[in-house]
Amino acid sequence: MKAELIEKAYAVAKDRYAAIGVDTDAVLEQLQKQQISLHCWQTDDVVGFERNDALSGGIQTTGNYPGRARNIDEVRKDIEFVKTLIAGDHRPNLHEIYGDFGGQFVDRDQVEVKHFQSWIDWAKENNMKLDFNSTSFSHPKSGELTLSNPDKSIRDFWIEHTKRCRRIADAMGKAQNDPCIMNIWVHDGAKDMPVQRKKYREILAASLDEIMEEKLDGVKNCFEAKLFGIGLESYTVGSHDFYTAYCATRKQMFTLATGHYEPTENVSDFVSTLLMYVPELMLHVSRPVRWDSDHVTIMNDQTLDLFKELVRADALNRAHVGLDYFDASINRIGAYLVGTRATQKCILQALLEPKAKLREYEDNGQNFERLALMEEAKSMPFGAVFDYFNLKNNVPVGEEYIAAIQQYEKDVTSKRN
Ligand code: RNT
Repeated sequence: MKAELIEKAYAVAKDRYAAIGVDTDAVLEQLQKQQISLHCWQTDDVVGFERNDALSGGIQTTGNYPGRARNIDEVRKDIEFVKTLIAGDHRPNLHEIYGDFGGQFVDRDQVEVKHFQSWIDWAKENNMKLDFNSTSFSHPKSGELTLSNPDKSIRDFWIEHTKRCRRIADAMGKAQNDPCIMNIWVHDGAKDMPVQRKKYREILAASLDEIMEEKLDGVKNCFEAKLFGIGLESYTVGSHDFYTAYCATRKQMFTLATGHYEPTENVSDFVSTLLMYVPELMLHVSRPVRWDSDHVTIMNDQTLDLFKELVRADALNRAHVGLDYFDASINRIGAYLVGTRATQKCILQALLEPKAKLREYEDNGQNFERLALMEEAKSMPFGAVFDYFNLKNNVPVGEEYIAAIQQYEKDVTSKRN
């Protein structure tokens, strides 16, 4: 696309936004700073390098599009390539099962910082910061219950795992001079109706408290709530109410995963309450289709509403943004691009809202005016602003990245089998 045309379109857009009180240059500066956590498991369907086994823990990928990353080098290569196509600085997000185990079997209660040293070095060389996750699934001891298991030997195994993961995340955070965000999600739940729901929740809270005892400044933990998992439909120990209360009382970060709610709920509605009681939010942006299907994130109403709600609450700086979907039915690298760009577009649209004017209308009880301006804001030329953002960052503008993905498929991923 011609640079002059993009610049011209931006100049027009800038004027139109200025007329409703929005400074597009300032908005672009903000968007530039907004890092997005890139879930490494998008490259290989959440397999990792521990045992190359089927995924468990109530989550699932479907599809077998060719080109899955099969080893650590391929995962890194894919992320490096993605980085060349997306504006801004983004953060590879690793799960423990993606350690550099050097061909050895390293069980989860044995993992150490050294298994992630090559990731830390790689991130530094590529000017990226890392985020991290403990891994409760895809292990013979995963079962229905991990940190909430009444069997002390199983529970202690997972407590040890999670404590070690915190030390790894701490090392990452210190090496990158910026806290590593470590997500704790355990799939714990039950297929059928348990009669001691409270008991497992009490055990989970006690395990988490024990895990969090060690003071580590390089890591910030967040806790991911969930509605249900496949095969764990009747009960989830770490439900939304559980983690809302846990994070509120422990002053910890809450992970809001957009696929983890009832299909008709609008996740954005939880933002304002959470912001009152927890210090920060981690967002796992995904797209549920009928269930927690982890389809690729797109610019839909749910995602837009989520970011609008954060911006309207002046709280975008209290949210860490991450992606969490895994679709094995389409080009996986392309899926990264679609989801990341959609997330950026939603953040941009939220930042471009004429917030001051809308608030003024609301405070004056001018509800027609509020509705009208919100409607008009939807068809403002935000696309011209997004194109300019990409142009300035020297990454493909608009659909141009499709060809880049096709080329990478031809040269790289199609050669994997
Ligand atoms: C599952 C959670 C969880 C996983 C990853 C792989 O529903 O969202 O975060 O997707 O940890």
